[in-house]
Amino acid sequence: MNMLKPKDIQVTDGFWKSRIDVLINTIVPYQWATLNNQTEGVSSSAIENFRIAAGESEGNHEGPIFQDSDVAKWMEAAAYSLQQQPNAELEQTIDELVRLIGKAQQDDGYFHTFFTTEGAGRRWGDMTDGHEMYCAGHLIEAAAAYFDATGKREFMEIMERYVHLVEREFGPEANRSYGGHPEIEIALYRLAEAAGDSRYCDLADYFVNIRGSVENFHKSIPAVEGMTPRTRWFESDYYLAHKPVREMNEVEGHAVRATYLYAAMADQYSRTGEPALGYTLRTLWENLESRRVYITGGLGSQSCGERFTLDYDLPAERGYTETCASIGLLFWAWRMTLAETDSRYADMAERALYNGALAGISLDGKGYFYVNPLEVTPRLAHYREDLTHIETHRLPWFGCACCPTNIARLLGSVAQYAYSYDSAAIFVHQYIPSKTEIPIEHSRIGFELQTGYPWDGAVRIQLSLDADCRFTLHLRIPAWCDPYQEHNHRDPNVGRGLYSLTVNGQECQSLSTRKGCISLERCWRQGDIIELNMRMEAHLIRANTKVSEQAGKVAIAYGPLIYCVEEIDNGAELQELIIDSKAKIETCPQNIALGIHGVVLRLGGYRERSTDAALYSAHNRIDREVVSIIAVPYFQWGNRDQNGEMRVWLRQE
Ligand code: FUB
Ligand code: ZN
Repeated sequence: MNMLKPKDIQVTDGFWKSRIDVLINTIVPYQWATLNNQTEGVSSSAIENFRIAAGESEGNHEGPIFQDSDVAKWMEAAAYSLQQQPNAELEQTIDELVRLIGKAQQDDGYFHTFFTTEGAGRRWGDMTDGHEMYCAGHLIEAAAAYFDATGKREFMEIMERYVHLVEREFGPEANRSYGGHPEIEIALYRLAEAAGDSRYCDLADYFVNIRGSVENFHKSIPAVEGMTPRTRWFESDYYLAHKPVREMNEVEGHAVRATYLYAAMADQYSRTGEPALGYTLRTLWENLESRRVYITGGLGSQSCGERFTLDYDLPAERGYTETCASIGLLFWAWRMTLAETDSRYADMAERALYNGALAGISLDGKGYFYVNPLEVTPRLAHYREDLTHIETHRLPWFGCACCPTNIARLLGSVAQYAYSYDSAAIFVHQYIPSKTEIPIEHSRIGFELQTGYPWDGAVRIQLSLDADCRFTLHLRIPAWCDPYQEHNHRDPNVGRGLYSLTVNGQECQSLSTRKGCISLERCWRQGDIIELNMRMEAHLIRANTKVSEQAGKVAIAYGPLIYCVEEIDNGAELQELIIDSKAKIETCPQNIALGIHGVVLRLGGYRERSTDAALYSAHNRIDREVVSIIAVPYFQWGNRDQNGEMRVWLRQE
């Protein structure tokens, strides 16, 4: 299956347009200032490191060893911003950075601001944590995006020189090792496409294939002493280096490393169609989808090692659920979508996108969460040793700032997850108001999609064609909108969901989904209009009974959005709330007064309170008061001026 690039899709309106506007007008300039140490109370000398490495400034490298990747992700986000809205000044800023990178690049092609300054002489010394290939990967992705935005090749050529060095030192001939944090692999697949050179795919395939089979990989010299503790949580499984990829059968290790690796495996599978790799990927997916993912699309149940733990271990409060891990899940899900026709992947992409990933950035674009727990009680988070990773309010930046720039590049490229196509079919995976042209055989199909999604489930698509054209239009019916499908996702013949469809005003009868899609095959004509109506309803979701913390509780959802309750709307001690599951859930008209964008929900329920002081007592008196419970989209929590409690899972009766 083929994909469109972000530059080929104009996001026209609605939910994502407003996020992209914030990206262009606020996030890109704000993050640039921050990377230059110009944001009050924040320290990131990321750009200064580039100047020092280029010999244009003096001083010491500062920040984490992989801080070059923050700059790279910012450059990628800025390139997407240019694709949506040209800006000569921004382009000049990027050109200047490219000049610095070119100047700091070593004669043999090497580039890394730490290992060419403080860490000189220790290059490639720590394959587990040195992050050289990780930073290279992010710079390659930035170079490809900048090439797409401007047609300028210089940045890409700098990175190609670096890749040639990587190939000489670590390619099949050298047969030596690979990067401890996967990233260069997905970047190389992307570079192959941008530079039109399939040899980069071969190198990526090689890195995927040798993973887990290099002796002593885990015994390299630490790049920075004490950076990664050598405890059981940081053994080779943390690096996804514990076994060859085709023997993996559970999602394990560091959640971001894992998802970036699985994404690369899916890239390879898309190219080769190798059955064994496909089988492995489906096995890993099944394990994640049925046992190891949070309802928000968050990944990583434990802070120590930022990692996966065991099946059904999904603690709401102690979870790690790093923003980057949800983004990595989206990357993997998208590549699975391209490799196999099954909308379970786009369902998961949607879950991760609208919940776990988007929660990582404030509405104004200047506040961030690194971890995204599903329950926060500030007084505990400020006290308990096992909650020290939790922030109870959004921060302007982090010492380890991988997430802010990652979410920025995601916002800028989000439209690429909407469509895919092959010679006889167009797939709509995500409903994003947009205009694009999609090549089918010898025609180009003009495609205009309008919708208020995710607040409203009405979607209108208008086609523009030069001549009649036969193809199949596949529309994803999200699992939340098709209860049958959700229960029996892999049965191709089920479906009778909460949706209806018209073509040119004519209702389509006996609709059914196959692999989660409605498929309309016909000879399409100029001006054809397809209208899909998905009934957006609030609903309650229960976890599998094996998820111990969530026993007896429910989460609230509205379409693809998971909701939460916050102290600011409901008072403190949120654990006292009980949802009355028989009461109708209403949409609450005071969303603006409450400072929330989009739909706010009001649920019937109770608050229980002990009326005596005993901690335990057979006669403990509990009062029960009838209350309205206000729920807001999880991704918006912590946006109002407060530092209060938040919960996704609530008791129900
Ligand atoms: O190691 C680079 C990045 O820093 C990882 O992807 C994040 O999890 C954070 O540890
Ligand atoms: Zn991160």
